[in-house]
Amino acid sequence: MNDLLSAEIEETIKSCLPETCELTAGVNEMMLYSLESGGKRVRPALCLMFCAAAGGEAENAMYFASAVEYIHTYSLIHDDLPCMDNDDFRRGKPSSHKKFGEANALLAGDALLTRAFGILAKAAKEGKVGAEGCLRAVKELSRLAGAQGMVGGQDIDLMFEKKEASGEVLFTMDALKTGALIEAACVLGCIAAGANDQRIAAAREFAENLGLAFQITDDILEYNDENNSDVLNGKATYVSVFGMEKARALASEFTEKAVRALDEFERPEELRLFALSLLGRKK
Ligand code: GRG
Repeated sequence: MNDLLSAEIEETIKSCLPETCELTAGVNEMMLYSLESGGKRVRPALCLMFCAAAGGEAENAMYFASAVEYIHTYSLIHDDLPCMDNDDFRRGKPSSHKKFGEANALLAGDALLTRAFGILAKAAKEGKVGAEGCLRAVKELSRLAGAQGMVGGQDIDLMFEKKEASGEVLFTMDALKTGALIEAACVLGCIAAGANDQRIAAAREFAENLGLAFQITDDILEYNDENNSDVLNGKATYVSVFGMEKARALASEFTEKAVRALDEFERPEELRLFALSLLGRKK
């Protein structure tokens, strides 16, 4: 993603906060705290790049990209809560519940989740996508972020908190917990470009493989972090189940498969380089 689009996505994310008044301004402040605490913006980047790769104007995918980042941000706030992973820090800063208290963090997450769907509607209202594109985006995002997607994956995660998970369980859990929202980002980019079904299917194939590569890379990076809650709680990770060498090989394999799915697009180069850069990332 070039610097211009990066700056624009930052602006759009901020501009999408709900209207507020004196008494509710605190909710916006909490939403903004987590939206602007140094995330890599992987999902917005994928959404904009898929729109461009499918021949659309990245500008038209700005709202869709922001909506996905709102959902991602809510999921991290809730994931850090004491009833979930109980993490005091996120991206090197106090997590939302440490900064604002548990009940407020819960509300900040709820507000981000609900606002995401308002942002999809805003895309149609401002003519960035047609009404049909907006409806398709609502359907995809609600499915992929909900029980059949990210939340379902998180539930599997909870189920295996105290039980040993096999490699098969890890793949299924992460396809949902991490892969589903990545899929939403890629597919919404295609929808914003008016892409055909064949391209949307290729975007799903890319996302499925990139999602697994991304999570395996996350596990590899976290392996040496002694403050990481998964490591501290002895939770199964790709490194603990497969060993470091095999985990690295799996991350490369899934990235290669993701890159192959891009053959369907007319301008795949930027996405190809991005997928490879995620494999080599250091955070
Ligand atoms: C409904 C109470 C309630 C909780 C839901 C769904 C959920 C909690 C949590 C989502 C699961 C989750 C945190 C998955 C991990 C995905 C992942 C690898 C996140 C890190 O993504 P990055 O590296 O993060 O893109 P940055 O910090 O760069 O934004």
